[in-house]
Amino acid sequence: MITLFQFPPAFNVPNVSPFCLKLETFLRLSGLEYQVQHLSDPRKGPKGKLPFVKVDGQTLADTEVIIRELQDRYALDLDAGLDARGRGWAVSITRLCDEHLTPLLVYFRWLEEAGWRQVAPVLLRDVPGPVRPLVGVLIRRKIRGEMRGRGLDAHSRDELLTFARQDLDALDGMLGDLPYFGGAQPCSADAAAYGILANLILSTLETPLNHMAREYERLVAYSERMQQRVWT
Ligand SMILES: N[C@@H](CCC(=O)N[C@@H](CS)C(=O)NCC(=O)O)C(=O)O
Repeated sequence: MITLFQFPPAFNVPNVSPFCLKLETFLRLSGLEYQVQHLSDPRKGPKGKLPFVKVDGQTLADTEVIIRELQDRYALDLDAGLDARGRGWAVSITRLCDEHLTPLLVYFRWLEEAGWRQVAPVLLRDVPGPVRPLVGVLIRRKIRGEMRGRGLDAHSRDELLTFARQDLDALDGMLGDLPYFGGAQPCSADAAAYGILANLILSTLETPLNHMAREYERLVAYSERMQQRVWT
């Protein structure tokens, strides 16, 4: 049995973390049985982040590492129907979602005041009241440091929004009129894409990035289609 350790649901999406939602979507698309254990403190994970899994006594962390290991262990391949070009697209879409669009989501949630005012009361609710302000300062400092490490903090707010627009244009263009990024059936990239797009489009959070993503009719329809297929 696989145990998935992840944040609890919030803001009307199955998981507020694009990475947790990506992994659980992958598990569901693969038909693997799993149980969920909710954690609010990512420091409990072996790599200091959520999600992580325990499978047959082994702990695995990082969605890409977990997905690769589970595919090997259970002889699965969500990309089996893709040719080499399709597999390349799947990796590229996943990297765009994980390594570029998600850090932009994090910026508008945690560092911009309007986002912070929405997420802090919900995501820090398990932190004892007296230390909550300090924990908030430390989390934001850490996120700022990570933005710096990625070179994103050098950009103006408008430049960050332009990057997000390019990412969303790219996703919209690659999806086109197909039902899934995998074509007629979802592939591995659909787990990553749904993880972030549900958090932008279906979430009740109101940030400039959420508003921007909701302008893309095909991505909205896609998020609803994935939700219907995987989550109902
Ligand atoms: N590369 C990791 C990223 C996971 C990740 O960044 N998780 C975030 C939540 S969305 C986290 O736990 N952040 C807490 C922190 O960095 O302290 C993966 O693919 O699993």
